[in-house]
Amino acid sequence: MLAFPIRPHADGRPQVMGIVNVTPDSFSDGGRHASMQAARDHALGLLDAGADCLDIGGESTRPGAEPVSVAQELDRVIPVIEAISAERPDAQISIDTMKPDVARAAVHAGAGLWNDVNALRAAGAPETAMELGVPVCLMHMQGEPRTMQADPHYDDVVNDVARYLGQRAGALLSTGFDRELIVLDPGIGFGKTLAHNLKLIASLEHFVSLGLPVLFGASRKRFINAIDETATDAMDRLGGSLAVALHAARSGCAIVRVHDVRETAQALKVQVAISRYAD
Ligand code: 7PJ
Repeated sequence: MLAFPIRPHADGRPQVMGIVNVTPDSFSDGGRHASMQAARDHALGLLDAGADCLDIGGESTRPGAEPVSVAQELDRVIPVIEAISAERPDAQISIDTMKPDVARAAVHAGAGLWNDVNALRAAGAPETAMELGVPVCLMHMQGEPRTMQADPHYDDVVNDVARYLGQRAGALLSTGFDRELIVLDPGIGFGKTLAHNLKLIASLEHFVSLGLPVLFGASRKRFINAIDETATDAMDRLGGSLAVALHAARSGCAIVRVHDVRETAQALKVQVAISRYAD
């Protein structure tokens, strides 16, 4: 089994991570089995569309979202990971969770990266990451999903986010965790105003220069609606999502986390093809 890809492709393109939400509201109202099937089918479709890896999440972290229990989250994500792994043994799967127990079960079911929007702040999380030995994505979030958009504040958003990520990476390294397995993410939309998001996006090269792979997720996020007021529906944010994904690629990001896999993969390939002719 290949290791989970956390570096860009040889031609410089970032890895395309397809988003698979396994939350009842995001898929199906036909009950547990139907939403599992829908998530599995969606995941296989993303792989066919060119996803290099998938990110499976069972707890919504959208602004205002309420937490779910460990049992509920396990119930949502584990059958989906098992079904994808059974169907596509080579699929690279990430588990998007803040809970060490969910990360452990997911890795045992076939996941190869722990994506934690809480940057391993849960009790025992760094120790669990050390035990699992898979790559970990540490994301910056100010506050918690329920309240994070209430009044985000920074002295200097780029420095504050970079310092936080450095501290969280340090906490993980102190358990003996391998530095080569750490991925950083500035956390677009997680406790940030439009200006904070844009400053972070414009500064992605600074995060890349810290020397660890950077994961970037801005797909269909609300800040795009703050720029294009016609895009109140998340489905109408493809143009903005592609614009930021291309910018992330030019900035050297290793992974882009997106909903629209085919469109993003194509845009990235076209950008690389053009760049071969640049003087
Ligand atoms: C992100 C994430 C992100 C990482 C979500 C959404 C909200 N994980 N999980 N980075 N966003 N690492 O997709 O709109 O930006 S959930």
